[in-house]
Amino acid sequence: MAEPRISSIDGKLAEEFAVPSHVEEVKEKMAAFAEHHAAAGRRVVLITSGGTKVPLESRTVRFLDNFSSGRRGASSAEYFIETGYAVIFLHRHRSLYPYTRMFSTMNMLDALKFRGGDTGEVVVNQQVLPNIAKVLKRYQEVKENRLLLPIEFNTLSEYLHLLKAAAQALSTIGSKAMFYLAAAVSDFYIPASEMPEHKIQSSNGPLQLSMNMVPKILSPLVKDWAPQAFVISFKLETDASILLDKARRALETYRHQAVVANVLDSRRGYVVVVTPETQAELILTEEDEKNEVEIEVRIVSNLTSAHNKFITQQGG
Ligand code: PAZ
Repeated sequence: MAEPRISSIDGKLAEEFAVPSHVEEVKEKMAAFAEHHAAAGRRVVLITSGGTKVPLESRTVRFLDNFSSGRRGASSAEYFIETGYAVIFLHRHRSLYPYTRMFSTMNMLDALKFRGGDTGEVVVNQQVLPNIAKVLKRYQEVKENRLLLPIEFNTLSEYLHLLKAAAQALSTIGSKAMFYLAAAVSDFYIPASEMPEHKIQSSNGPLQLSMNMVPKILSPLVKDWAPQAFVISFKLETDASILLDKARRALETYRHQAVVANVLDSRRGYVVVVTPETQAELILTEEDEKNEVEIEVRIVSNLTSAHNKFITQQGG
């Protein structure tokens, strides 16, 4: 029997990025989740969400981070579930989370009232937490039906190893798996072998950093780890004039199914879904914004239709 192909990225991952101790356990959980839902006729989407933390010291005091709040990933998870998908939510610890995201900026104690009495009853002020009853009901249904599997990462290393494990875990359900890679992942890192152990000392003068390029994990994901899956990457730029070119180049390089292209400042109201054959602009109107429509509902609708076609083409 042919040996499985070991890409150079696999080697680099093992050598330069610390392997989280729970990765095998998480992989088994994800595989069981995917198989259970696929057997029940559901599709499974792996959503990545939030930014990665890149340590500068191995006993980390300082690290490099980025702007991502996790809102795109968290809201998309809710819309995928409404469309009938089961969701593996690979997210940055403490970034926005499905359902609770709506209340995350509030001071919880301001929304509660102590009624006192023997039972110490506490009631919720529904004016401070609008929609709490509806959201709580839906959250509990999703939990009971085990439609959402949350997995957390903090560092870039954890993200890379957990994404690889997810891709391998989902490979068993073929084209029923979708990868929705919305996390903002660092392009730069300091290899474990070059990282100082202790806190960098300011008494040594100004800090000059030299960082390596993070391996492009999309390549083995598409080619080796989950070759039958429907894969969507995200591309963020601050200069709108280079965005679509870069999205198209990514499709040519990695040969996956779609890129969702967005610009930092307009990302809540405008994105372009680019595929090898098409380009769809998704825009929120003023009316949509008044009605609190979120752009993610349009992104998810566009991509789930494309996933349907993809499955039909694959004969699945
Ligand atoms: O997490 P968020 O809602 O604040 O932002 C979403 C986003 C801009 C991180 C996402 O849409 C995205 O583009 N992710 C990929 C970023 C990149 O080019 O690496």
